Amino acid sequence: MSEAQAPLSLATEVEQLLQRLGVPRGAHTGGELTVRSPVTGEVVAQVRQTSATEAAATIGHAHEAFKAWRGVPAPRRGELVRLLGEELRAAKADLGRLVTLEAGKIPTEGAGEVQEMIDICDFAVGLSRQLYGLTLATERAEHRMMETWHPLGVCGVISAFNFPVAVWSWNAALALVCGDSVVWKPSEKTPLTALAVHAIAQRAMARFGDAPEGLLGLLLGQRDIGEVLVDDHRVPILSATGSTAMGRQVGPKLAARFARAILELGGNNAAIVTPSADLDLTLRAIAFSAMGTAGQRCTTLRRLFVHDSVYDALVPKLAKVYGNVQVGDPREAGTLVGPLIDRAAFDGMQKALGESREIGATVHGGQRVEGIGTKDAFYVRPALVELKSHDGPVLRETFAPILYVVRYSSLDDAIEWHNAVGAGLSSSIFTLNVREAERFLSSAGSDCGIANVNIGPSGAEIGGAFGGEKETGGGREAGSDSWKAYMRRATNTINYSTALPLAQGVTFDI
Ligand code: UN1
Repeated sequence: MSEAQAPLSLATEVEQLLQRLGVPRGAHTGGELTVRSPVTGEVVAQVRQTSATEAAATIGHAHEAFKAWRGVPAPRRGELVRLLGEELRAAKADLGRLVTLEAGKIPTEGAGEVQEMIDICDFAVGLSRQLYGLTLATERAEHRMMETWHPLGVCGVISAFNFPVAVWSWNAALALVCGDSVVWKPSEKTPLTALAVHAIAQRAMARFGDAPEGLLGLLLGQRDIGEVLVDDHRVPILSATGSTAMGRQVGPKLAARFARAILELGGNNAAIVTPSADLDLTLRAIAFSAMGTAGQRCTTLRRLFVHDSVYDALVPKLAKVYGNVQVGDPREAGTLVGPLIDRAAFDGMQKALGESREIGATVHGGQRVEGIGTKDAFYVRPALVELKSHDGPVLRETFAPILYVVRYSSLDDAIEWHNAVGAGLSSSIFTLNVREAERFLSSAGSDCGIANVNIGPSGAEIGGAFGGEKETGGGREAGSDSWKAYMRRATNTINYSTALPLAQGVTFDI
């Protein structure tokens, strides 16, 4: 009988994954940036940070690479993204696992995130033959008017810990087919997955053959390194995902130098459960979108408006699901709620729950789950908070698994409360009543960038444009015509006559 193999320690597994994914050892050992896994709280790497001088040089290389890349035909640029998609398919299991170990996502969500990268690559490959401009009616005889779309320049990407790899790909896959180069500053909490993605992308570049060096840059470090990207005039477009507070700093700086901003900031997403809702389906949808990813998606469901007539049929069942859901190490089978990213997230959650209690709310769950990993691992029971009115901490985004529930009796009130917060990312209504559904989707309904019927607010597909309004920042990424943000539009008028008619009938005879 062979002896049972001892399970790998987390740090060893991280090291083996990085090696298999092609990350050089020197990049994640001996550096200044300490990386902790939220799964156990243990230190798993010491990443070498990028200096400000190196960051400027990386941007410079990307700028030079852009000048070559913009001349490569778009379908050929698409070939690089096709190869990237192939490399991601080959690396899916390892990269998904690394997302689990570095960001704490349960395995199905880690793998799902890599799938989202593959999906956007497929989308972008098709797009590389569809960067269409219009031919427009001109008021002048024997003239032609058209618009052409040209590459823009270096596209900066600043991403957050909660989607450590997918957010880069939504931006990079589009930017690359659009003829831009890309410089990425990932969250300082998740540099390992970024290093792995960079290594994967380098393999795609090598297979492609003649992609200009410096086309894809990576800056690792704290906020000051991100600021280099924000301030550099050679970066005409910057896509930043993170908190509204971050957006408030970055947005004006970009505006001051007339750079284009794609901002994906906070969400305080809500759903309305109406009297006709299919309650079984609604319950499952709420569970995933409120507790999934331990409440750390920008699209997480945070506010629930439940009609009086179904409140008692739904909310006690929901409280039961909250009480029973398996919280724990995401490596263990059956876990649905993994760790919070760090102590600050835990403290923010406890603060919001304390404020809720002060205003008389009933709080189910929310306490720390002890005994998993070290003292630096933060596991919590997801919290369900029954509020008397739509007031207090519910009005702000707390990046943790808290679902606030409020009763309503008129849909007018529910829609008004729904829209009465700063953020405007994603939203849902649960109803079988077509009048209610259409009203919610109408100009007088949800004010968010994403509005759904009978599915939760999180877990969007890449085919649609992703982003939101108000304090969410207004940016759009991924599908539909989001690509237009990564290019500049030129309107061209061509005169093939022998006359020179002026627009608007103006005469100017010399
Ligand atoms: C984010 O949390 O930053 O719709 C993005 C979703 C995912 C993306 C979330 N496709 O939940």
